This record gives sequence, structure tokens and C-alpha cells, in this order.
Amino acid sequence: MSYESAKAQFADWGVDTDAAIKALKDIPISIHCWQGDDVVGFENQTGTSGGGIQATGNHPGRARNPDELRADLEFAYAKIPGSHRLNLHAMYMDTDDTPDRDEIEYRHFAPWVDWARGTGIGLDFNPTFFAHKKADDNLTLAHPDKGIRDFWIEHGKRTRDIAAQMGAALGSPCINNIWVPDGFKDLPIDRMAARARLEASLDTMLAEAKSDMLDAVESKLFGIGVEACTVGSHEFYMGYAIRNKTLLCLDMGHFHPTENIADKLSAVALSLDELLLHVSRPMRWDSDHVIMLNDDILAMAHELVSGDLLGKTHIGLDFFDATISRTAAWVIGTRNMQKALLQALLKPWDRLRAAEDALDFTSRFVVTEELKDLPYGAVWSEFCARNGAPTGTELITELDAYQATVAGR
Ligand code: RNT
Ligand code: ZN
Repeated sequence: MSYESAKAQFADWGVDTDAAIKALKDIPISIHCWQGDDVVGFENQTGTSGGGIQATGNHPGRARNPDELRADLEFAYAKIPGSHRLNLHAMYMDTDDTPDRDEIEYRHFAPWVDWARGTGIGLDFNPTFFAHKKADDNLTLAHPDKGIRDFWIEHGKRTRDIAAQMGAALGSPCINNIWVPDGFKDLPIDRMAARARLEASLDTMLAEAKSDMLDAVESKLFGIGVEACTVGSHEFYMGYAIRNKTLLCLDMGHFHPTENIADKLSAVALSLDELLLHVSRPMRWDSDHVIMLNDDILAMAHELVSGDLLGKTHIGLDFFDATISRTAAWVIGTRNMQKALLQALLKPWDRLRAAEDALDFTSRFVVTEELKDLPYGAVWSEFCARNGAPTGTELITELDAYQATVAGR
């Protein structure tokens, strides 16, 4: 189907495809660096995995150093239409030094900033509170030992400094997202004490006001090894974010398996200035599968557009699969997020809202279902063509060719 005929079909519904294509181009997605190396990082230390998150699989091509990771990212960005961001973790330093987490400085990340400036992408950042001997108990900021808490508070403070310098250097605020693994495998006696310690640590870590960076806090329901209680639960961080005016990060894998954060967006947005998403695909648990263009993603994109939330929501991705090409995972996963947004941007909103407001649920249902037959693919292809990105068999050929170049690693 040609774009012109698709455009005419959407126009019959009162939908302007050119406007949707233009709007989609301006939605940046923060692509997570950790899909490229299975969440290992480049610390030059014998790191441990942990925190209940781990990539599984051994597909060839894992990036083993920052140069390989950047090369893979450059390939991926070239296949993803639009201008996007990179979400770095503190464990992804680029230096010959071996600073511990409480010793990291901006200079350890400067090569990333130079690269980001050269490629025109923005940076986001994260303290790394896992894969470290001082996190082996799955307790960091909420640890009963003040010495351990202070170590992680210092780490967190340093990441805020680094994020602020990254934001200033690139002229675009850098989000520093805090996720800690803290929790208990079995039923704790004193949840309140643990939560009070987490709160106090966060207060200390975030005390200094900063410009050029934004703080975000990410909740979780449970993880491997913290089945009984996660200290930083959704309720904990929702309250914390509202009181302290930080961003709230909602990860799609961090709730009960039948909950979808799509429904939560409008609810929390009424009390928060800005939100951060970790778009992911849980399967039975927080498994972080690569995002598909499925109902969950479509529902979330629907809410972002319907609730006019794109202006206050930062879209980040969080998945890692080591059983498939890591670059293909980045490219297809990110494009799926964009495809979902495109479908939401192509809805006849006035008509749908009018039906709902009139309690005409028959029309709402019929229109919703008939819309599914419209030629979204032709509009997507046009969007890719206008932004120099391939589609279909051409894309597959390019993904395969790149994977072949990294398979010998
Ligand atoms: C873990 C959180 C967190 C991490 C990244 C690597 O469950 O989702 O966002 O995945 O920080
Ligand atoms: Zn996450």
C-alpha cells in the first residue's frame, strides 16, 4: 500500500498522518546501554552480578568494552528513526582507573560525553547499587550498617554530580534514576525500620539542589532473593516522589503480573510534575524481555497520548536479552515503542472521546475495533523513509550483516 492511499484512508477517519509522523519524530527515547553487554559494565574490577537482575543467554557479540558498545550503539541509532538519548549506568565508566563506586568522578565518564556530543544524543544516568560486594546482602541504602549506607550515599551523591555535569555539557537535563535492590528474601520483622533507613539515606543523598539534572526514583514489587519484601515499593516511592518533587520511574515489570502501568499514568500524573518510564516486557516475573508491539505497549502509548502526558513523561527502555542479537534487540525494541506511539497518534481522538462522553459505548467499541484494520504499516514505512531508516527485509538484511561482524567477539 502506498503512503498516499494510506493517508487518504486515515483522512476518512479525520486523522492527519503527516501530523502524526511529525509528532513522532520529536519524541526522544532513552535507550539503555545495558542491553549491549548483558548488564556487566566496564569497571575493571571483579564485579558480581546480583540484585535479582541478570541477563540470560550467550548469543555471540556481547560488547566487551566501551568502544565496542559505542560501535553497536551507533549501528542501532542509525536504524532507529529520530533523535534519541542514551541511558548510562555508573558501572559503564570509560577509564583505565579502577575507582570504587564511592570514588567515581565525571572524568571517568568524559569519553561518553564527548561521544554523545559528537553524535548529537542526550545522556541519562543511573547510580549502580548492585553487582558489588557491598550489595551482596541485597541491602544498600537501607542496610542496618551505617558504614554501608554511607558508602552507597556517597556513590549516589557522586552520580548526581556526574549527571549534572553531563546535562550541562550537553545542554539537556540528565535524569539520574535511583533503583536499589534492597529487600528481604524472607519475612522481615521490621519493615518500617528498613523503610525509614531508605528514606533517610535518600534524603541525605538528594539534599543538595542541582541544576542540569533530574532525580528519579524507581520502585519494584520483588526480585530474586527479595521475594518477601522490597523496601522501595511502589507506595514508598510514590509518596517519596510526591513529597520531594522527584520524578517517579514506573518500570513495566515491577508490578503484579496482571497490572499494567498504563492505568497508573494518569493517576500518578495528577500529583507529579514529571514521570520516567522503564518500558519493558515482564513474563511471569520481572524478566525484562525485549518489548514487542503487544497490547501492553499499545495501551501505554494510548494513555500517553490520550492523557496528553508526552510533555511530562520521559520514555526510557529497560530490557536485556542475551539469547538474540543484542543490536537487533535494541533496534526492534525501540522501534516497537515508536510504533506503539504512532498508532496512538493516529487515533481519531475527538470521535472516540465524543462517544465515551455520550456514554455511547457501542460506538466506542466499534470504532476501536474497526481502527485496527487501518494501514499503520504504510505510515510507519513513510516515517522511516523520511528519517533515513530501513524497514522490512532491508532492515533484516542490515541487522544480520551487522551481527555477522560482531559474532567473532
Ligand atoms: C531493576 C530495575 C533497574 C535495572 C537497571 C539496570 O529491576 O528495573 O532499572 O534494570 O537499572
Ligand atoms: Zn527498570
